[in-house]
Amino acid sequence: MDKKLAKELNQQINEEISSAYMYQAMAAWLENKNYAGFTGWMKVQAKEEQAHADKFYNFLLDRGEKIEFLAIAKPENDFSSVQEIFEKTLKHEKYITGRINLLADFAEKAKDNPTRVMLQWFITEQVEEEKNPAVLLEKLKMIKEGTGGFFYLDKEAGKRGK
Ligand code: OFO
Repeated sequence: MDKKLAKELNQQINEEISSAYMYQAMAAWLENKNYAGFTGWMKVQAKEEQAHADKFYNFLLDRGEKIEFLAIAKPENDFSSVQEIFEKTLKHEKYITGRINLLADFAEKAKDNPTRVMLQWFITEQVEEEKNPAVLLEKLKMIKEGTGGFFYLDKEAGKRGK
């Protein structure tokens, strides 16, 4: 495989595991507040990120590439509100979409068809990855934390993955 492409795909394993780590920290903050639904939502999100990392990991191994595990930065552990958490989630997902698009560009340049096909799944997935937090964020902006509407939304968010 093209060296630059392999390096960036390997980097993506780190990006996905870092995403999982970041969302686990958010889930812990939410759980500490006893927001069971938002906690459940975030735990499902973290698990999905680990599954994304596994896809890149398996793909690189299937292609005969060596995997190199990289350092993971300390995630943010304190937040001022649930709204802030979902603002940061949406911002992060936009960043990851940018990474996937970058990988697609590298695969295109390298004329690497298997990688291009593999990345199609991620291109589609990122539409959901941005939509899910964006929908919750829009609703969170309309309600105050601690109100009936807020706890209703917490319950709704908890239905994810069930
Ligand atoms: Fe793996 O898509 Fe979110 O980060």
